[in-house]
Amino acid sequence: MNQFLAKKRHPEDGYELWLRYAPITDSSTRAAYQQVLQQMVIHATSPTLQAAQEELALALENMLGEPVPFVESVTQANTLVIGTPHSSSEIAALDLQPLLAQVGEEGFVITRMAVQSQDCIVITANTDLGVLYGVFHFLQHLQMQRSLDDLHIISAPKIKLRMLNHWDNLDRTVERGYAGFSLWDWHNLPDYLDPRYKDYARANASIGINGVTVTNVNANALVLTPQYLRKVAALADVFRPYGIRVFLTARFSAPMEIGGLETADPLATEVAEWWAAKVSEIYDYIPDFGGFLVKANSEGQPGPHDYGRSHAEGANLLARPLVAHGGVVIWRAFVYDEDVPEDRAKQAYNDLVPQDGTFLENVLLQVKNGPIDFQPREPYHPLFGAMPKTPLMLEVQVTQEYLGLATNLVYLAPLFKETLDADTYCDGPGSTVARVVDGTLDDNALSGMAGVSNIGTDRNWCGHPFAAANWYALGRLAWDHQLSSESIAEEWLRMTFSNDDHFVEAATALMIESREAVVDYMTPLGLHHIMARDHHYGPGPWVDEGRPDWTSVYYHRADQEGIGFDRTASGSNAVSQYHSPYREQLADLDTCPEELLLWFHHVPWQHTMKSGRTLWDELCDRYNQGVESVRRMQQTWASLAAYVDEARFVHVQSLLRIQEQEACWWRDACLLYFQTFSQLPIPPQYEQPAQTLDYYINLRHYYVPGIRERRFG
Ligand code: GCW
Repeated sequence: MNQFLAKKRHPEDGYELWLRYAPITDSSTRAAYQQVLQQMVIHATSPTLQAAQEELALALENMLGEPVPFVESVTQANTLVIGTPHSSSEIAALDLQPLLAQVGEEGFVITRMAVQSQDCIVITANTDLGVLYGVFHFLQHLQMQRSLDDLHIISAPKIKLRMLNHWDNLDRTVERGYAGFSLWDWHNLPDYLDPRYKDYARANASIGINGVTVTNVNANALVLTPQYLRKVAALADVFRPYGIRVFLTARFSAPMEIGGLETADPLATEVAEWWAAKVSEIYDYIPDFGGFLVKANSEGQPGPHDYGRSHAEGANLLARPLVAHGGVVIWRAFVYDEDVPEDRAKQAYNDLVPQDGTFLENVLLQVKNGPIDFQPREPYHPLFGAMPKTPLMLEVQVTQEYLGLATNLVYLAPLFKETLDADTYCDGPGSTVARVVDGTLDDNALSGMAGVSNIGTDRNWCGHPFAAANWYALGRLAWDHQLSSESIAEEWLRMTFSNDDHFVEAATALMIESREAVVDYMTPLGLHHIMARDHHYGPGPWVDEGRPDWTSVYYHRADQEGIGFDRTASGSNAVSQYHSPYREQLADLDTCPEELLLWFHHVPWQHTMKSGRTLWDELCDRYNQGVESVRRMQQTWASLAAYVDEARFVHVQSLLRIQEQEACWWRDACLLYFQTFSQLPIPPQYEQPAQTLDYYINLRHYYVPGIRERRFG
């Protein structure tokens, strides 16, 4: 046995994510790789190219068992040649312009070709960052043990800003975070740089993520003070070689809270001056600062409405001084007001559509995938397709606030893709959300996609061993939204667990099934927002106190007649915010897709569904199907023990057990509660509820993770 195979590796704990670079045990694959990777040439003239070199060294030694030497120039065949036409004279001498012309600033080319008449593999790009992305892609290719014969990969990102949004607070709690505390050790920054910062940057760069907001959108103005900017700058320094720009969340009232002004009115001169000075101060600390992400006039956050000003006036206030520095404002479209009597699902559209065309050119509007709030299933947000003059970013939630926290295995690529692939019809058929978001439909210069991070201090980063797949999927889809959920799952599984085909096939099926499972056991048939209040852990369809748009009864509207929110013309008419022919399809009870039925219609309990069952029986069936899916996932996982190291196997197995209990809890609590309206029996072929409705209503959960910041003073 090759000596490296005998080396004892530390037990798997998920820390290395999809960058494990596991030894290639298949001897013919290893021999084939060794044959074509005999030496490497890279002139690491920048920190980014140094990062690429370091990654190659680490990965190849781990995978092949011995280091592949770096040499000065190509003297023999089977050399890996890495660089841009600027960093490498050997690459400059090749006729690569036609290929490089296709890949822009961040794309790359990996190709097998003659260099100095020798058969080599070339990884090249127009920029150093493109080279780094190419190196990571090449290493992914090797980790998946794909062939190096006829290698020819040309790839460029479809979306420009590919971001992670951390909802991390300065006290290190993470709002809606379920994987420990915040990675950012503010107290010890800037002097102590936790090595995790670099590993975090490596992981992000490996999937093309190029921007991060490090602080919560429920923002604390302190992060804009010099004391904290120094700390942020230290993080930015670590991230820079990996092509990651730092953004900050800006609290709209910061001029008052940390600037001593009497107002934060966007039209007041002193306020504009304050932001201009603040922006140039930030750039002194962070020369490549990305810009601000802003949540304003939403859920109690300050904003321009406090002064009778519009969102555009607020966004432009912050955007104006950023122009000169190449920074942007990302303004969140998650705006709704409990004092506005309108259906919450309609409010953002009503407020923002009239402002289309009034935002400065460096403003992007960041829109959640659906019109309510990251539910297991929502229709796509009607703002997509309604603001052709404004670049719209897509915001998805990677952290599982409404999808079982970090104990439930839910693979989110199918959810993200459902939105990306949805047809808005705004410019005729084929006007998908993806084309709105990537800017091709309206020819926007800016484009972006962001995910709310699920990362924390847990050793495996995301809590559930499968949750890292969702971080991975965010990056891959922001790079190329045409990738399938299956192929992304396969990549991630091969790199994270095992290259065995049987394992990959079974585990991919499990991952794909997991999304529909959670819809079925939590909110089937278009139900939404029926979880417990505040911490959102577990079912709470009975929640009816407090502000109405935060209750469950507002959304499900169950009564003796039926259940569901009438959003047709006889109700809130939210369907009118969608383009034809989708609008008509949704509005008609007979053509509305059943998976969105109760989102758009109040439906009688006895209504006949496509299955021939009544609505009530169908609801019972779906809740049970959800539970059955989880049980199938458990069985599949149990059958894969031989392919997975024990620690991670047992971890997933235990969490699936919790998931099964929670699926039953959701099913039983929801059916018992809805039964008080339908007055119909749960058909005998299904498991009957384990407890009474009172039992479920009276359950209390303390210290559920994901809490809000503790403010001082
Ligand atoms: O889903 C809701 C969450 C809030 C969050 C808000 C938002 C950061 O419950 O915790 O606040 O969305 O997206 O702003």
